[in-house]
Amino acid sequence: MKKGVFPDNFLWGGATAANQVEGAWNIDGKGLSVADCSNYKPKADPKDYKAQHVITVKDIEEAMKSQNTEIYPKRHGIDFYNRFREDLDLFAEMGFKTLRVSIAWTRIFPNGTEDEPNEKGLQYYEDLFIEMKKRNIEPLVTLSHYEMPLYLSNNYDGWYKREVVDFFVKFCKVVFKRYKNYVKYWLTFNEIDSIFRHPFTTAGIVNERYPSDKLEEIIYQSLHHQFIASSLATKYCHEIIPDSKIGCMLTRTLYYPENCNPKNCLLAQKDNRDNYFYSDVQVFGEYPLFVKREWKKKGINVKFENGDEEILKLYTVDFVSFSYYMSLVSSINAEEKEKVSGNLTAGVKNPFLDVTEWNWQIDPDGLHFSLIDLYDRYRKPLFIVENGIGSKDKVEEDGSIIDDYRIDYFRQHITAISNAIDDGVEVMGYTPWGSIDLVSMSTCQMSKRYGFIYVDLDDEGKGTYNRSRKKSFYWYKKVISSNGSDLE
Ligand code: BGP
Repeated sequence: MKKGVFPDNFLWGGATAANQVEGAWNIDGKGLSVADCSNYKPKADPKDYKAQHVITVKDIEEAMKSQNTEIYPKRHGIDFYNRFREDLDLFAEMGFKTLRVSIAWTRIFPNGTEDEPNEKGLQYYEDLFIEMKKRNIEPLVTLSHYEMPLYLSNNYDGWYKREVVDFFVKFCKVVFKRYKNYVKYWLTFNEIDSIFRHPFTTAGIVNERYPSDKLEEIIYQSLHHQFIASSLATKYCHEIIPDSKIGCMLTRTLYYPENCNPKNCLLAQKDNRDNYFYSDVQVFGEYPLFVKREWKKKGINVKFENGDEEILKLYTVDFVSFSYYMSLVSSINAEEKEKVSGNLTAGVKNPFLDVTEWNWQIDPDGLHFSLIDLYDRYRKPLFIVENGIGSKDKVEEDGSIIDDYRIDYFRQHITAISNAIDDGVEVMGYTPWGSIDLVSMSTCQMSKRYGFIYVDLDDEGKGTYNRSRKKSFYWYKKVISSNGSDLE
């Protein structure tokens, strides 16, 4: 650990997403989002990412009819909508310089298509940002974090239809204008690469609605629309808020070759390049040649409208943000190897690494590696906007929570960041995922806890919603006040 390397203006904080914390799913004019259809499956194996994440037309129809919040836990979240002042006090007590939140599109445009925005939704976020500012917490705002209007999925094929770009840009302009005095840091699409892992959550695409041999093309087309929307959001963000900074957001999954067999090295190179493709488009402003060649070979036809190439080229991002949870192994003999799960993905197990209770590989050195690699590739400031360990926490009789495993995890990852900074990488900030327990994106569990703050709520939605400080709360507070020097 290199002491004293974090810059004075380093943005320490935490990260959340509207659909996993706010609750109030049908309050103050909010429309249904894709997240409101995501159901808790008590019988599914939480390590089986496919079982957790398949969505059918029937599932959507049932969700639309249901008022239930226990089956659909993202509808209750952790009631941040009503308790955000109390939560901000706790974040401020830890010394947060920033908090990553997202704006639920459906609070502003309930169906996505309305002419006028919903004032109550706009007011809610204005209040949130004012309260953050009062506590010297800089908002870091994601424009799209797995919560597009369900109406657009049902009536516009999600991001497959070009019109959705216009609806999204309209939403962006409204929020830029309304919050220009409060929000300087923005992110466009959360984990934009996730569209292939979960097309519904990311882009409102329900696989069974389309012929399976067309699905890849449909997903690429939808992704193209998101790239265009991201570039236009960047353009208007800069025009409306001249001192703003806007970034892309990638799930950084690092691939190591299984061994020095050149075939494994080539495979790892390919896997890493496939991962970088998404940020390459948003940083370099053009599609890599290898993607265009792949489309040609597979007969995939992605429609570009006149001016699309120019839009991508002109409006590239100011910084690169990413989530980092794990690394995986690339092996030409993958079928024979033991597997681990992950961010709704799966890969070959690395024998040198431990895994979390959810079978996610823990690899702080991989964060160091990724930071150097991303910086060498892009020469843009980097922002780690998600990282953390999902764990079951035990509440002791006196109410305390001794989460040494979490402290240990963060100690190692913050050390990795400091080592990368010492190696000459420019890092803007670090916002561990959750920072307060919230509903899991993939499994809808509450028991998969990420926070420094405990929320009294179980997987069935039972509990008081009371907040309490875990041991890691005091530890992270010390880390922030020492600007990353004191990790003991
Ligand atoms: C990322 C998402 C988050 C989040 C996190 C942890 O992929 O951007 O929304 O939840 O992963 O995943 P999970 O909640 O499934 O443990």
